Amino acid sequence: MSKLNEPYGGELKQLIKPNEKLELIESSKILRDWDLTPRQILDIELLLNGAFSPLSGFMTESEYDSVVEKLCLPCGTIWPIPIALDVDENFVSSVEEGDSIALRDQEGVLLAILEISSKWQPNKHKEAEHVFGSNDTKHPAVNYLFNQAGDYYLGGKIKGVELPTHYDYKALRNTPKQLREKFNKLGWQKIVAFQTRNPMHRAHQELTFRAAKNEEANLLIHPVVGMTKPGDIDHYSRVRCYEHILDHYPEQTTDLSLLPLAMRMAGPREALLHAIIRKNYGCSHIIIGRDHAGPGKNSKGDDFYGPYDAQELFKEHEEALGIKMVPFQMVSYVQEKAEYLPNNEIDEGMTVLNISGTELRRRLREGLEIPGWYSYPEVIKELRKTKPARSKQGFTVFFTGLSGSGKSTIANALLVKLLEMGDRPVTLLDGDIVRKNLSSELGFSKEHRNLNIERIGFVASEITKNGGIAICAPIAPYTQTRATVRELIKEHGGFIEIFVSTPLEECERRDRKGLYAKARAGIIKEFTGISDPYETPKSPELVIETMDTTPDNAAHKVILKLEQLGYIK
Ligand code: PPS
Repeated sequence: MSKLNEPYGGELKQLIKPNEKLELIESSKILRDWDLTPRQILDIELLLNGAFSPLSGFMTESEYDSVVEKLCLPCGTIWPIPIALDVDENFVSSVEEGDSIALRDQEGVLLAILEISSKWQPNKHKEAEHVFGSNDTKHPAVNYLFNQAGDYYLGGKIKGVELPTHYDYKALRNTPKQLREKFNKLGWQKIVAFQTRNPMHRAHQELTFRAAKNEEANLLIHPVVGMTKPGDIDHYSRVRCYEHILDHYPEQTTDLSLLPLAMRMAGPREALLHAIIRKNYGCSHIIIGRDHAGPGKNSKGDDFYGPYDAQELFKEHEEALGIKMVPFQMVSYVQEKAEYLPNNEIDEGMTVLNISGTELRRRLREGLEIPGWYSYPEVIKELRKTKPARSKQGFTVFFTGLSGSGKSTIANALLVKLLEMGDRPVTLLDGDIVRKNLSSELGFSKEHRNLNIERIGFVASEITKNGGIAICAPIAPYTQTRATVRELIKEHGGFIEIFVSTPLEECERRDRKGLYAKARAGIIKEFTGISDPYETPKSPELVIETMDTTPDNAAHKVILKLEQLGYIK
């Protein structure tokens, strides 16, 4: 069992050796390079700085198997989640066990050298079932495993050169050693860690403060600023919120530090990982709440884990982990008392007020009032900046339909109407125009069409992110690509898909550009609707039947839809 306040496994494994740095850089020049993915950069930071102690590199096959199957390293030390280096087939076939490779960040900076002692093809289904308890890709980590991670893993010791660079919030970033030194200097011995990936409101402030008070401990707010759940509020806004909330704790009681962790949203197993990391950072306690690191609902609409599974698994291993769990005590606002109280101290008949996450998002979206008992005005102000009301957000109107269906004509009419309103800058990315500029080298194969749509999606997402309006009017024949673009843009603002529904016969009858005639004659190959597929949208925000409407009318329908959705007032 690890002792309280000791690093996990007894020793902080800091893998950077400053006096070897020049030698390692020199030797890396002849090595094969692996450009780390964003998630791997986060993993390597915690390996290098000792937050993942006692790991001293990426896991080997036997370590991986043991962690997946038995929740511990081969030596018996509890370890809940595999930390291996995933690579693609091309790369794995170019290296052998015994080789060293240079691990570089996305700018090519050398972060570490990996001495490969193990390479293998993991059984991803088994990993998903054991570690995440499911094969359902609604689980963000299962989705990552199946659709983003490489199919092969490499393991071995790493020699660290430098930590990944961060330009943001440098003063709030600490290595475990630095944080331990700080606690020491302040004379803090008992420290309760609070893990979060969300903005904090008054209830969080109340419960964390109570947790620390009950344990007679100090408090570390330790939010994750690496990868969290897709759709979460960006860390820049969250950190500004945490800084505001810090002012509401009594002086000298609480500290804030940022954790560059790639969360897996693995519920119970992740709770153990969070505990190990916090122990390495010098904490003696960690708050484990209801549905800790929960990934949301599965494809059947059920929760992946039970609400208290994480607490139960933690209890089983608490002693071996050597860090204490403070079970989250739910607090609620009691109107008559005008204060937050733990649920077990609230008398029957009292009025308990609550605003759910969904309700908060609705109020932010619609610019409605959020009461002072729920949060602090400074925090709400930050959130309103990141989640402005829809009428202040950027959005993309994405027309899709056959060639000659009328997309461009309606898009042009819409452009004029929106310019007339004049409250946001508007850009039209018409199919033909994009093909002349952005995608001039592309043809009409499935691969090229998808690339073309992804490029349009990228530009539209940038426009949307910056508060503008993008009108896109490509054919976009494939459902999957349209869905990818929707996902990309939804993160930044509105996405309104409009199916311009014109029967093929009518498009062919109009044949303004003479393309259908050429396609029928076989002069143009892979022509949508004739010799290439068009997958009809299943649930667009709007369908425009062009047979019984004029372009002006169609554009007006779009305006009404935008009003109904709240994007224009
Ligand atoms: S895609 O599938 O979304 O990438 O197509 P898109 O970029 O919108 O196509 C733009 C215009 O290209 C002309 N064109 C063809 N369309 C479909 N299939 C083939 N093979 C083809 N070759 C040329 C066509 O005029 C498209 O313009 P619109 O405005 O849709 O008529």
